[in-house]
Amino acid sequence: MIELIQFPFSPFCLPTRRILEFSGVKFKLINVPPQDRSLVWKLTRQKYYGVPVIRDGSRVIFDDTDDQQIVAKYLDQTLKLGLFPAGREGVQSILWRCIENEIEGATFRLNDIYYQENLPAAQQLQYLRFKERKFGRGCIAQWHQDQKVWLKKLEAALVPFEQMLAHSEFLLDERPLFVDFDLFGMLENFLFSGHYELPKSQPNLREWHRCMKTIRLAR
Ligand SMILES: N[C@@H](CCC(=O)N[C@@H](CS)C(=O)NCC(=O)O)C(=O)O
Repeated sequence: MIELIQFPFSPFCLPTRRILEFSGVKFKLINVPPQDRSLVWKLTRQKYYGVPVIRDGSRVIFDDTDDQQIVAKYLDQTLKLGLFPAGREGVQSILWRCIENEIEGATFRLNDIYYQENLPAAQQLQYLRFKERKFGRGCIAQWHQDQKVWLKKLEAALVPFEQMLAHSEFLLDERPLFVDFDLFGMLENFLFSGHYELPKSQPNLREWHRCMKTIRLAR
C-alpha cells in the first residue's frame, strides 16, 4: 500500500494527500513531527529531509527540486489521474510557482502564528527554534503582529484565481488539474488552525474550495 510520510499542516503535503484521496487508492498516512525528520532521512538513505515522501513498495519518491513536482507526477502516472496534460504543462508550471511562493508565503506564516495550538507542548520549543533559525529571532511574533497585513496580501494574491474561477469550474479546465490540488493544499494550510476563513469577497474561490474538499476521480 502507498504510504505518505507527512505532517498534517504542511502546505506541500496537503496537496499530495488530497491527490491520493481524489484517486480513490488505499493509502496510509505516516505523520512525523515537523521538526524531526529522522524517519525521512532513513527512508531516503540520507538524501532528503523534507516532506512529503511517498513509499510505494520498494520505491521511495521525494521532490528535492523547487519546481519539478516529482511526487505529484509520480502519483499522476502511477494512478493515471490526468493532472498534467501536455497542453497545460507551461501554464501549470507558471501557476504552481506563484502558488508555492506568493500564496504559500502568506499561508504558512498565518498558520504558524498558531503553532502552539497546532502542536503538542513537547514539540513547540523545537518548532519555534527551527523557524527562528530559518527566518530570524522573533519571526513568529512578528508575523502575529503583521497578521492583518499578511491577510491582505493573501487576499490580493488570490484575486487572479478568483477571476479564473468566474469562468470555469476549476482553474484551467472543467476538471481539476495539478494546480487545483496545489492551491487547495496551500489554502488548507491557511485554514488549518481554524482561525480563518476564505475571503468573503471571493465567492467563486469559496465554492471551488468546497468542491475540491471532496471531489473524487470519475473513472
Ligand atoms: N519541492 C518539495 C518541497 C517540499 C517542502 O518544502 N516541504 C517542507 C515542509 S512543508 C519541508 O519539509 N521543508 C524542509 C524543512 O522544513 O526542513 C515538494 O514539492 O515536495
